[in-house]
Amino acid sequence: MRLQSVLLWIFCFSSVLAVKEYLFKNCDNSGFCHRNKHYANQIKSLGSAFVPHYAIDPSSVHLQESGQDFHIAGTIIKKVPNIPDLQVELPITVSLLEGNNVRVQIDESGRNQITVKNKYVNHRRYNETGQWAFASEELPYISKKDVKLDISSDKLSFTYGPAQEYTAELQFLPVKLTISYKDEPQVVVNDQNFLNLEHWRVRDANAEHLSDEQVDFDMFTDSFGDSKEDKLPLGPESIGLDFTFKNYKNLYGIPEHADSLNLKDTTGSNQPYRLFNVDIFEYETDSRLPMYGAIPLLLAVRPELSVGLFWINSADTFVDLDKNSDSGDSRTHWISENGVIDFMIIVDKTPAAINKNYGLITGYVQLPPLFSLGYHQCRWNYNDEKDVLEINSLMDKHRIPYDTIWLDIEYTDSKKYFTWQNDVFPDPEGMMKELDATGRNLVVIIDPHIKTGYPVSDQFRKQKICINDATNTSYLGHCWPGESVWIDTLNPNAQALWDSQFVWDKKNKFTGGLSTNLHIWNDMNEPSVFNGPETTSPRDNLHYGGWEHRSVHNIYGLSYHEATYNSLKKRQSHTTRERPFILTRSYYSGSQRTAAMWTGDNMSKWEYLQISLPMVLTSNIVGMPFAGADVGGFFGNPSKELLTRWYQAGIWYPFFRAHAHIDSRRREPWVAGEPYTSIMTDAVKLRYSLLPMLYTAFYESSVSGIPIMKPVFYEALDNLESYSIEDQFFVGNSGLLVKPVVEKEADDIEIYLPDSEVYYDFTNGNITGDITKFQLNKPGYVKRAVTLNDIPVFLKGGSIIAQKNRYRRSSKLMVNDPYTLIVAPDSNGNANGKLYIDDGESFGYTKGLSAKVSSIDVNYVGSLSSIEIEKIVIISQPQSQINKLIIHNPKLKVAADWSATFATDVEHDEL
Ligand code: NBV
Repeated sequence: MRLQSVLLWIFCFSSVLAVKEYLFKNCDNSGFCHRNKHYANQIKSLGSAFVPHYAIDPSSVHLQESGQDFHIAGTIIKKVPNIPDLQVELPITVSLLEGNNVRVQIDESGRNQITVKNKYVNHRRYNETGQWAFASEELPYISKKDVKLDISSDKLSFTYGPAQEYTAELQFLPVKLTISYKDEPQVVVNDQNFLNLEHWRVRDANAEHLSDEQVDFDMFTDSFGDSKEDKLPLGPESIGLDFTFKNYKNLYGIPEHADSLNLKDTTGSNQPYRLFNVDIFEYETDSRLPMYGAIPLLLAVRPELSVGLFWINSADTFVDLDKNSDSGDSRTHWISENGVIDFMIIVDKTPAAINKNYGLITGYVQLPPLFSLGYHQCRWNYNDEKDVLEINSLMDKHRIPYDTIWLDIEYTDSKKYFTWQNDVFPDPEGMMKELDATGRNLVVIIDPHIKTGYPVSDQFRKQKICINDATNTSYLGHCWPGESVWIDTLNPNAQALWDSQFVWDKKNKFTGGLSTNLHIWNDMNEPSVFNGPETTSPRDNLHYGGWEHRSVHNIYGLSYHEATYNSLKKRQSHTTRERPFILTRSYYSGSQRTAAMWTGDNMSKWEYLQISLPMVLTSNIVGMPFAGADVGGFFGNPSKELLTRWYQAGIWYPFFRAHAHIDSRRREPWVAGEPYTSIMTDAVKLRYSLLPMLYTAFYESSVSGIPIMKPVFYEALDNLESYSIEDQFFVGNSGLLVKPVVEKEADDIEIYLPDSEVYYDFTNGNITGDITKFQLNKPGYVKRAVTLNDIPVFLKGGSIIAQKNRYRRSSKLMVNDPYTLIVAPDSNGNANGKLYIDDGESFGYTKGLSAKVSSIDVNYVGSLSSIEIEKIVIISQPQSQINKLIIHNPKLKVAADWSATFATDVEHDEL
């Protein structure tokens, strides 16, 4: 029966393969996007003949102060020339936050009084997206004393920033906001007059509410494919706004798309970048179609300055980019189905500063448990306990370090989450214990669709914590288990019930009793609904508070994985292993605080290996650095060469997991045979030897938002050529520059050196032979021959990285291993680096147990004196006669105020 239903769904999906683009809306056939695009086109063709519809009433503008915070409030009046009676009031608030951040919110008055047929629907415009995206209820608003404020009859302006070098000027008619740095405009909001807020009107009176520039396409109905049942109880509610980035040509961010790092121009296309979380089956590359997650943060970068635009809205959103205007500016048009207008504009010197300032609002990546940076072995499915434990011991047989084995949906009894299929998993606790013996972990999948007719869903329905249909009763849809309900994790009452499924208790078979090595994978949380429109929840479904699904769609996935994280965090802390690990498929701004993400169901093809690099890089620059792609490709069977190359690239993903579809052949590293097995094993071992460096990069990101897989241009802002490089990257601030081989049968690669610093060839992490040094007078490519064995890596002069070089079965077993330091001097003979150390599993690091030393940051819960350095390798500068200096057993321990000076005029290259 179970197999039948799987086959049925596989069949349904494959039969639509060729037409899948038509399963998803584009701007033309999506009512709200179509209408806004039409409006914008009309305004463009009218030019100066267009009479703006929106103006701020000068008499409404006033200061609002509460405690230290202050805001400017006022009212925008919407008036349309051909409808003399119409006047809509739109309250506007402008605020300033730390990090050179201007926030604007625009709502619509009077929606409390409206009446609609459906009495369960909340009439207001949804304004709670920020509550999910922001790290704290208390935003870092700056106090009035730090701002110079001017209000006149036609505009108001703020001067702010550490040296008062930023200005925000809000013009009243037409409404226009200009943000400048040292009097030079950086961003102009509503420069093109595309501001549009479709105000509420009764169904039959629509015609009287349309301006000459507007069309009424799909205002009260949805004519698209399987969305036709949408009742649209509140009619048209869309918002639209344009943002012009002055003198910026390079735009990044707004994932998730299988597309380039530097975003494409979408002018003239009916498929702008779309942000709408969907279970997109067999996604294509080079596409602006929506995917599983959405982060509405756009970065505009040029050598001197960067801008971040955070569009705080969780409804279906299209973003149109025009990068080719003659002015040298980039013009963008943002269109969302509903909600309030709410956005932040951050201007600062560098993209790294934008990351830092954005993190002040949405939080930084959680410092993950160390094991989760190790190698994750997954497939759909490992069939039974014997299978799991066999894989576990085969890893040891082949001396492949790994930390985690995963179980996909087949471990459950008929896809009823929180159960085990008893005949094949009779003793999960015993299995977890055996994994634990070598420091290994188990991750099991828990999806948000809960099969009807068993105690878990019965309880959820009884307690009314499910997503409801438009009649306010638990919505029934179809997913893996057949008929299902969906937990509504936007409901605050859901948390306690979710917690009760995870209780760590001797008697709870699901959690393996008191096992502490169980972690969770949240899949299908877009949410994926097999029989729903665009494979997701109907938009007129209802969530807690009477909010329609259309308003909260893009934050549902976040609310779900956050609930799981909270439940896991409550596990009894009878060991130090307190930090939960959650992998989520769907995400939103703020997801970085509690989960890692992966890029979903890719394919075993070279182009998916290639696209994984810009996709993971994009995720890193929008504050969601704990990201990876399925190594090997999910659908299909990779060739041995592709699989090998994928491992060699995958070890650099912040999240490194091999995964495969249920129909694909087994492909653990030993299956391919030699030389592939050894080459893949070496790649995994390189990841493990660099874990100290990687964990340090995570730590730095967790306090500053710096990407872990970092685009080249972050280190070469003056060099515009670097702005589109997406097939190589730096690892955090370590100085490692990696260019994985992602082409079939490659004999050589060209690696781009973005500056004239010296780079040392560190291919395969190898420092045993002579180290080749490259230094160019100006940025450019250097060629290097490669064999299948090779993972091209360069180390930038000026860096020190820490390694642990002994083979161990898991990261936990490496804890007491000594360090090797690799010192790579810059052209002046200097190098410095950072090493962050803690116990890797408890929250002790949050309690301030830290010590700072000159070149090494240490934050360690145990005793520092136990951490030894066994070797220091000092690479010589290019001009030196000798190649490197190796100091064995320097009798050094990691301690406070550690620094060393070495002379480079020694005669032998090994001491
Ligand atoms: O749970 C099965 C799969 C999972 O292996 C994959 O990683 C997810 O992205 N899941 C999707 C459901 C269906 C895939 C066709």
